[in-house]
Amino acid sequence: MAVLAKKSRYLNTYKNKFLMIVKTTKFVGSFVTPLQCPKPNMPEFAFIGRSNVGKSSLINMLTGHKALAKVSNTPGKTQTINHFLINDDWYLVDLPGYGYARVSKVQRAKWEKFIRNYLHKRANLQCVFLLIDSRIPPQDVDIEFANWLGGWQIPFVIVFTKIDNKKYKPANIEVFRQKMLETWEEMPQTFLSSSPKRLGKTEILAFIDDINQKFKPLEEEEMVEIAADKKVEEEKERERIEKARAARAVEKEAAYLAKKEKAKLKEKAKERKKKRK
Ligand SMILES: Nc1nc2c(ncn2[C@@H]2O[C@H](COP(=O)(O)OP(=O)(O)OP(=O)(O)O)[C@@H](O)[C@H]2O)c(=O)[nH]1
Ligand SMILES: [Mg+2]
Repeated sequence: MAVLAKKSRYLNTYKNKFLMIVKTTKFVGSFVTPLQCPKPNMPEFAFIGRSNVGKSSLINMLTGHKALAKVSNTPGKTQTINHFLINDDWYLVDLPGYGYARVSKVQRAKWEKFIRNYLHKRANLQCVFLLIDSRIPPQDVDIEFANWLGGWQIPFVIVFTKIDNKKYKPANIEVFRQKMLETWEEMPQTFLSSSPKRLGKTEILAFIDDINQKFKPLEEEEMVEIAADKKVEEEKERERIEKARAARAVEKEAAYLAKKEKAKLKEKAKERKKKRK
């Protein structure tokens, strides 16, 4: 099947250099479904990319915090959808990474389901920042993810991370661009970043600020619809938990009866043995 040429909403022509100041940051919570997430009444920006690419570090760098988001050398540190409220005005979202080799197939499928569900359903999501490691050549999994975002028309931009590292090669970025242009009409907006050197901060915050200024809150009707969906989802979750609890109780009861039966049989066998003597 031929791949359709895709065009990003945010092209590589962005010029705003105004620096947004991050005055306040607040960790709102960790969630596993979009319906658990905070009310979608403010613009939201999500950070995604392979495990260990530097998502959490970039969030800390942008907000000027050392440990707002959890950073780790061990891939797979972030496991949930984490919301940070910035300046009481917009959300930054730290997501778990993909492509971590050591997770099981079941875990990977679970990740895909819940991340894709979030990216599809989050009504206030303005832009996804897709982070790519600038130290290595393009990875299929990254190109596939970009194409998936494009296919679903989820707006995204690209951030090449770790440009301070001695393994950073500009040629990797060029090859990535060429790969993207095999299926994209134009390259989405791209940024270069280094969390320890605080590179890319001005540009990324200015980009976010620009979108925030154009943000139109959802209509009341949409909010009511989302709240209704949330109720249905919560009810389903309650039922699921109740069913699981009931199933566990049945299992426990069956195990207890089996144990009792086994003890009875053992007792009978003992008696028979005694009689034979
Ligand atoms: N040199 C350099 N190292 C970085 C940079 N960003 C992150 N790191 C390091 O890369 C490792 C992973 O960083 P994280 O921010 O935890 O990566 P992540 O993408 O959030 O990882 P997961 O949550 O596991 O998916 C840490 O050891 C960071 O210190 C960067 O810009 N430059
Ligand atoms: Mg992380």
